[in-house]
Amino acid sequence: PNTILIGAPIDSGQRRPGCLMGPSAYRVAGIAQAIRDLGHGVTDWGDVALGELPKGECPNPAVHSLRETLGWTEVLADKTDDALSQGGFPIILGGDHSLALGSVAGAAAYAARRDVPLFLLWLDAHSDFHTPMTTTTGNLHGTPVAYIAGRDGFEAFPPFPKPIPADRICLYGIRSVDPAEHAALLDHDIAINDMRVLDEHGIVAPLRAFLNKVRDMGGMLHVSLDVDFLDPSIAPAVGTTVPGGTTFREAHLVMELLHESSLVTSLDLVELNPFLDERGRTARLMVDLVASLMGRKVFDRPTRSFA
Ligand code: DIR
Ligand code: MN
Ligand code: MN
Ligand code: MN
Repeated sequence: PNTILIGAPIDSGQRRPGCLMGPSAYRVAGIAQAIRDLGHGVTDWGDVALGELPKGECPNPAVHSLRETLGWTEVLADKTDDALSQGGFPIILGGDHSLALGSVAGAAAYAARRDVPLFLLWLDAHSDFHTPMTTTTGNLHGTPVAYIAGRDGFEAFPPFPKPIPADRICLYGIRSVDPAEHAALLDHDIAINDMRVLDEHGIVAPLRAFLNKVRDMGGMLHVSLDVDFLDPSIAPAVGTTVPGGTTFREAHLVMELLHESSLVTSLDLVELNPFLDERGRTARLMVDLVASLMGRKVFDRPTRSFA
C-alpha cells in the first residue's frame, strides 16, 4: 500500500514544549526518501491543522489542555480513517503520545466497518493506562491505552469506536508504571511485556507470540512507537527518558520482525522532542527504525514463517 505521512504537531498532552517540531524533524531526517528507497510510494499529507476547539471539561482539576487534545483526537481519528479507507498505510508523525487517542480511534473505526479485529502493539517505557480521572500529572499523553481499552473516565471524549479487548493489546518495553495504572492493569488481561520479561525471554519470543495471535485472527495491527521505548543513551530527544530501554539492535530486530510479519497496518511515531536532540540523532534513528519496519535489511533472508 501507499504510505501516507500525517503530520501531527501536537504538544497539548504534556508540558514540555518542543514536540510540535517532531513532524518537521522527521521530514528533515528524510523519512519520505527512506521509504521510497525501499520501493514504496509515499504521499505526505502535510501537517494536520486544528479547527475550532470542541467543548469539554474534566472533573479532575489536574488535567490541562483538554479541549486542545479533544480537537486533535477528532481530527486525527478522521485523517487516520481516511488514509486507511484509501488503501494507504498511515504513519502519524508526532507530536506527543496523546495523538494516539485519535489515530487508534480512526483505525478502530475503519476496522469496525470492515469487521476485522484490531490489535495494538504499544512500544513504550510507559503503560499510558491512566484515565483523565486517575492521572496525577494531568498530562493526557499518559491515557491513550485506557481510552483504547474502553475504560471509564473519558466522558469528555467521543466514545471510542470499538474498544480493543484487553487480550488484543500488547505493552512492550515498559518500565515506568504509576500506582493507579498498576492497579488497573492487574484488573485487565493486557499482555504486559515489561523489561523484566524481555530480559528473561529475549526480545523475539514475546513479540512472535503476539504476532501469531494477530495472524491467526486475521487482524489489523496498529503500532505505536514512543521514543522512550529506546534507551536514553541512543535516543535522548524525549521529555520522559527512563533508563534501561531497548538497545539499538533490539529495536531494529523488533522492526524487522514486524516487517516480516506483514501485519502492521498503521503506525504512530511519538514523543520526539527535537529541541532536546543532538544534531538530529534521535530523529534519524527513528527514521532508520521505520525503514527496518518497511523492509530495509542488510542481507536478504528468506521470509521466516510465523506459523
Ligand atoms: C506518566 C508519563 N505516566 C504520566 N507517561 C508517559 O504523566 O501519566 N508516557 N510519558 O509515555
Ligand atoms: Mn473523513
Ligand atoms: Mn507513551
Ligand atoms: Mn513513554
